[in-house]
Amino acid sequence: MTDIRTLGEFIVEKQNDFPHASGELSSLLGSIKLAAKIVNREINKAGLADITGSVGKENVQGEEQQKLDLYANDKFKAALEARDQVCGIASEEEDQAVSFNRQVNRDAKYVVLMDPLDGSSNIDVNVSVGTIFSIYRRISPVGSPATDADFLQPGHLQVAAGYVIYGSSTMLVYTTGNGVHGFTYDPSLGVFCLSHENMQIPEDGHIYSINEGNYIRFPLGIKKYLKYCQECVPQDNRPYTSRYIGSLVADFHRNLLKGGIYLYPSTATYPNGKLRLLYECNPMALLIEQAGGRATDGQQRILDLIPTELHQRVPFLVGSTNMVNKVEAFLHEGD
Ligand code: AHM
Ligand code: MG
Repeated sequence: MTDIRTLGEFIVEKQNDFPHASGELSSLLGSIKLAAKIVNREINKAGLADITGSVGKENVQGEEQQKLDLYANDKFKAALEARDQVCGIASEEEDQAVSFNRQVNRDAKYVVLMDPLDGSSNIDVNVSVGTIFSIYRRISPVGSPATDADFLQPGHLQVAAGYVIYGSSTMLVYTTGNGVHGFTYDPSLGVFCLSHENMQIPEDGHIYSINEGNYIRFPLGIKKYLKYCQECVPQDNRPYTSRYIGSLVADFHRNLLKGGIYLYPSTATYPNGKLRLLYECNPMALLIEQAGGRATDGQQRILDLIPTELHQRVPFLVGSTNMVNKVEAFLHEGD
């Protein structure tokens, strides 16, 4: 029993490494942990209760909202508002950023951006989904409402980021810029237990994850890279293995553990790629860099991009360093 370390204990332990830390970030992570447990409980019974399927409405990005998208959004939003550490949130499911009204929230230092239920179109068929979160220190004055500028900060200024994967087991993986740590949920105890300390992605991998149905409209460099992945060069471990779940969190998590690359380049439907910079790409980019990998839009480091819009999309290539380097070389060749 003595070697079990819960997420709560671990966060406090890490906080003690910073003598002037006030505990606010720890408390904020605590509210994410709580909302994750509530959402996890609901997802686990998704086939039983009337909670699957669409609500018959689209979000501001023209995507069909699922009942569980809205449920997860409400739970994370409520948990973040209740703890007094967050002055506002932005979410895939909210048209605009939300500034919390209570004065205690206006006095708070942090904003949170999130995709409350990523890959939610997979819920009805019992495939893994996730929650992605990104935390910044606000730049507007403490005491006032959160402003758009608080949310449009480049990814390298994130103070913490992470995801929850609701998979064959539920895990919470996060970084505060000091390594990446993973915790597995024990439902009988109701706690997340440290299971993966200091996660590092292998420098090389042999898994590539992409929706190849969009092949015809991929940039030339991406097409060449896919051909490279499929060539038979046994001394180089090629052909690589193709694995695509269609849930970013699940594809990312597998590649983080095993080595690999996830690609969502521009396509006919999504000329700028599908994934959103602020609450999908930036948090995953911080995690991957902390784990020793790379994330780029093909031209620039994701974490250096200057956001212009809340729901902005960018091409996203993320994973093992050598694999990202390789696809980038093909993209530059095609210029
Ligand atoms: P979502 O946030 O609306 O669920 O969309 C993001 C998801 C990612 O999880 C996943 O990798 C991708 O969309 C799948 O897209 P596609 O079905 O076009 O391959
Ligand atoms: Mg998403």
